[in-house]
Order: sequence, then structure tokens, then C-alpha cells
Amino acid sequence: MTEYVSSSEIRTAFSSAMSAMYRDEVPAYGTLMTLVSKVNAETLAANPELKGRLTATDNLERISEERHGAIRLGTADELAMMRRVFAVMGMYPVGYYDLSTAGVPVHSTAFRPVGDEALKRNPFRVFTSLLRLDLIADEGLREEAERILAKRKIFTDGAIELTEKAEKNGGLSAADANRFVAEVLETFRWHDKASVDASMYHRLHDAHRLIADVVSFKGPHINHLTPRTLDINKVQALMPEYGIAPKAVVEGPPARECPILLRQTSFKALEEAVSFPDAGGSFETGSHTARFGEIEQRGIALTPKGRALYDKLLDDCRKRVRPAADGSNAKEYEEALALSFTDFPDTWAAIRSQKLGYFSYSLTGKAPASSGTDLEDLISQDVVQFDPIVYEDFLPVSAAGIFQSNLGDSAQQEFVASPNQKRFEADLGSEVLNEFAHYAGIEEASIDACLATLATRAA
Ligand code: OOG
Ligand code: NI
Repeated sequence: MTEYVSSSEIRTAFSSAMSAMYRDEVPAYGTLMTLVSKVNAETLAANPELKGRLTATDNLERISEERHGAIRLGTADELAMMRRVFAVMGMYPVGYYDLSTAGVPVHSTAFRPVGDEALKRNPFRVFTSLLRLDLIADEGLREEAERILAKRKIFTDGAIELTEKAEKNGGLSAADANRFVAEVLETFRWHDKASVDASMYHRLHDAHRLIADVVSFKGPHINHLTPRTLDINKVQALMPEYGIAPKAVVEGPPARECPILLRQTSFKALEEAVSFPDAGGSFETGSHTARFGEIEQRGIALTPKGRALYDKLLDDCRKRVRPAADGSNAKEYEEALALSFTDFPDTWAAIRSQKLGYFSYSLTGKAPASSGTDLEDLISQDVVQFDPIVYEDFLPVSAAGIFQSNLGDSAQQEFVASPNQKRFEADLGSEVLNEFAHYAGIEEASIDACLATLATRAA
């Protein structure tokens, strides 16, 4: 009988192969990685308590590794096949993000590991967007874009064959897994030769820069990777010293005692040389801006109630100060954000008692005074303790900010908000998982486990 490698091992091999490829393709990304490792090491050295906590819960050697990347697909078939490829790596679609409201003609999901065990092994996720040509007004251009996309093949024969093999057998041998990673990597590779001529590129670009990025190339090049930082403000501040230009502001909540959701920032996409084939068989040179590097810092997953409060406070702040792409009001924005979020409780106890966040419960080891099973009672007796559950997903306003800063600082385009999760799921070939139900399930299971253990001890 063949031994299969676990999907988490394949995901880990894939994310490290992608990291190596991307550092090689985009040297500025390598510089960002160096900066992140340095700041993480300094933060740990200055903060023994944090180091102790992370040693217990996280893998310290892998602290500065990539936590996510992103691609943009062109067709329903590409999305459906991508789902099958990611499933081999134990990555499943979670959440639906409509970015049309933010002037970006895509809708998206995140392919990520699900469940505590797989997340601990390697949390690598890929934010995956599908282009929405239905939002393009020019019908002629839309048809041409569809025709161009219909002709391309973004997966190698080997990638398809090995995905089918994994589906049929329920796994891959070590040798097949190695081949699978190498074959799938090809889909994410950069192509500096466009598949359209310069005039078509410019027509697509004029309709929306993102359309040109998706339609003009042979494949959905990885457009950024995102390591984890322990001090996002410091990395943001140090980027210029390292010769990389940060986006104007950090997206998400402000810095807090009790971090919530997700904070992220990036360096701006680089202008890269590309060539466009012309009818005579030669090439015209030009440039394209798409690829960048990002960093992230994660906090507690919020309940729908907590999320509604987050959305309201962010919205309040942005009504007062809208961050300008050139960074001219960055300081004002930061102050307005901090002020707005004073209304979000900043102790774990308050976040828990107001049911704003999800927590994982565990036994302290102390014996209960009575055989009661009331959770609050057990907590007050110090029999049960609670820890925040980390947010593993994305935020649409933040994602839009990341998209925008990397599409150039020129005026934003407006689309009518038109979320269409049903259509997205039909194209994907499955439903997306509901993130809130997922966190609630982890919380529930931790409570059940505590009570079950106490019950067997009492018996
Ligand atoms: C994806 C942007 C969204 C994030 O971290 O929110 C994203 C893209 O630019 O394709 O990756
Ligand atoms: Ni990102």
C-alpha cells in the first residue's frame, strides 16, 4: 500500500516553493522578508513575556513565514479547477467578499485550512478573486476579453492529472506530491510576455487596470505574499529606510492592547517591464504594475455583534477622515481611527462578557468546589480559563484598500454594489464556508471538551 503525505505537508511545501519563486521574481519582496525577520527578532528580544507565550502556542522558527498570498482569476472554469487544486492542499473556500462596492470589479473567497489542527500545522491561505466582466459597461470589450480568456490554459497537464489522481485515491505519494507542487507552481508564475498586443492591453487598462492585469497574461501570477509581523507599525515605518515605498496607511483596526481581526499594509506595486506581441511576430515593450509585498498582524475573531461594532466604528472614522492615497492625511486618519475605537472594549474579559469575540476554553487544572457545570461559575472559580481565537479570514474594506493602493493612486472608479454570492458559488462549484459558524463551532467544541473532562473526573 502506498503511503500518502498529508494535505498539510503539501500545503507547506507549496507555500515555501512559492515564497522562493516570488523572492526570486520580486527582489523587493526579499527585502521586505529580511525587514520582517529583523523586526520580529527585535520584538521578541525586547519582550520576554511575548516570547514565552509564542513559544507555547506558535512555532517560533516559522513566525516570519508567509501567511497568505493572492491571485485573480478570469473565468468560472479557472475558479472551479483552482478549488480542486487547493483541496489537495487542504485549503477550502471560506467567506465571500464583494469588492464591487470599493470600485474593484471582482468578488472573492479565501482558500484556507479549516480546523485547529490544520491551521496549527500551517495557516497558509490564498485570497482568490474572480473578475466580473459583467460590471464592464463596454459590451464589445467585454466580449473580446471573454474570448481571450476562453483560449488560455492556466493549469499544466501534470497539475490536472495529479489533482485527478489525488481525488481518485484520496491522497498523493511523496513523489507525486513533489511533482504536484512543481506543476501547480507554474500557474502562479509571472509571464513578462503578454498574450495580447499593446493596443488591446491599453483598451483593457482604460476600462480598469485590474481587467488588464487578469486578461493580458497567460496565467494568474501570484500578485503578493504576506508574512506575519509582530510589530506592523514598526515595519511600516522602516520600509522607506529599506528602499521600499509603503502604502499610505495600515488597514484595519488601530493598534490596541487586545488586537482584534486583522491589520495589514503593503509596499506599493512595482512597475515592471513587459512585452506585447504584435501581428508581425515581433514584440513591443511596455510596463505593467501588479506585484507587491504585504505584511499582516492578526487578532481575535469577532462575533457578528463584534463585527458590526467594528464596521460601525471604522465607518464613523472614515466619514470624518478618508485616507488619501498619497499619505498626506495619514496622521490625521490614524488619530481619528484611534479615537473612534475607544468605543471598542480593550480587555479580554470585557470583549468576552459583551460577546464581541470568540474564545477557546480550557481547564486550568484546579479542581472545582462543586459539581456545577455553569461556565461562568467555573471561570470565576479559576477552573476554566479562556484565550482569544485568532481571526483567520479577511476584511473587505481592508482588501479594497490593498487593491486600490496597488492599482495606482489615480481616481477610484465607482461600481454599483452588486454582491452575487450565488453566482460566485455556482462558478466555484461549491458553497463557501461561513466564517462565523466556523469560529462558533471551535468555541463550542472547547466548552464541551472542558465539561466532558470535568464530568469524567467527577464520576
Ligand atoms: C487581493 C487583495 C486582498 C488582502 O490581504 O486583503 C488581499 C489582490 O490584490 O488581489 O490580499
Ligand atoms: Ni493580501
